[in-house]
Amino acid sequence: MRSPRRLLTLASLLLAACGGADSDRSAASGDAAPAPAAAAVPSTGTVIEITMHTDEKGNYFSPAEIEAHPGDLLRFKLVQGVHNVHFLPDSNPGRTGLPAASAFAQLPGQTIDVPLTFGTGKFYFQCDPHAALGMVGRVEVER
Ligand SMILES: [Cu+2]
Repeated sequence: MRSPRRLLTLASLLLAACGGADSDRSAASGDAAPAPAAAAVPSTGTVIEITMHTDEKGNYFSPAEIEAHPGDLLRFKLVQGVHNVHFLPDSNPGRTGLPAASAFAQLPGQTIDVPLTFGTGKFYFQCDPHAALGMVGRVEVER
């Protein structure tokens, strides 16, 4: 059984650790002044349409592999089924600023817009309920 004194010691160690991290962060943010500017990616006006399907071939995005540029817009359009779009953090390790999982599109013609404002490189997305059935895709964003 732990004594209250030992718990107190652990708590103060944790607090000390957090305090250290905070001071590191504020020091780093002083150097990282351009960070907010980097988040503001101007729109290119290009709309790339990806359709979402449920049919005899299964559940899928079409196309499932896309090439794009920063500032392009991915427009996921429902053809049939019930689908969403999720840039799952586990599929995109080390990435920040990924869009949150979208709501579900349920009516044919409904669209989910994803502006490509979160960096360059390869990004993987999925439809959450159908990912295990292969409803996954990839966008390669290049300058
Ligand atoms: Cu789906």
